[in-house]
Amino acid sequence: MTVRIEAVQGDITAEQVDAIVNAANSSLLGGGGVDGAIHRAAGPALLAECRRVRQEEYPDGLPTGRAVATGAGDLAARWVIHTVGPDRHRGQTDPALLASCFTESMRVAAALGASSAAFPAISAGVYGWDVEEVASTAVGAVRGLSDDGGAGSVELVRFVLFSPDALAAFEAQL
Ligand code: AR6
Repeated sequence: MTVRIEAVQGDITAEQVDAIVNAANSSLLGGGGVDGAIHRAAGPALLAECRRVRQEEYPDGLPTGRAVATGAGDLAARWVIHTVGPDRHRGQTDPALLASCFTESMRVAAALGASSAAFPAISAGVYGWDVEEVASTAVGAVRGLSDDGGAGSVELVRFVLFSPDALAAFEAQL
């Protein structure tokens, strides 16, 4: 099945989807930007789960380009999928690493049986990537996975963008 891909402007914490993807850092212990917003909206249960994931699965932190799921605390979603985008300020400029955030998050969503997932513009904030490059990488990665039949249960991917500029960049790819 082909994944339906949408782009909307809004706050991702308000999304009514099965899984919300978080642009986290490797500590999984919260931060600013969309990560901070998700932790604030989800409440302390999310941080507690992230601490457990660190202890049990990723004692050295989640590597860049990988993804891991937790419950979603007080959010309407069922799961939060945490991924770590490449940080341009630390010389991480390989688009394959950014594409991996999207495809790995999709694989985690499919393994959970999620039918819908919302993504932010991973790495387009604190991590310093141009939103146009994030948009083309993100849409290309999701389309590619879908065309290869790798999207499993995921029928809808919604990119939720904070600014009109980010929305325009994603719409240009759709
Ligand atoms: N809903 C949707 N998008 C949002 C929201 C929101 N509530 N809040 C911000 N954005 P960033 P990164 C947009 O910086 O570049 C954190 O401290 C924002 O406008 O959140 O991957 C982490 O802990 C931008 O377009 O993530 C890491 O340390 C996009 O989300 C680091 O920042 C991503 O911006 C990760 O940096």
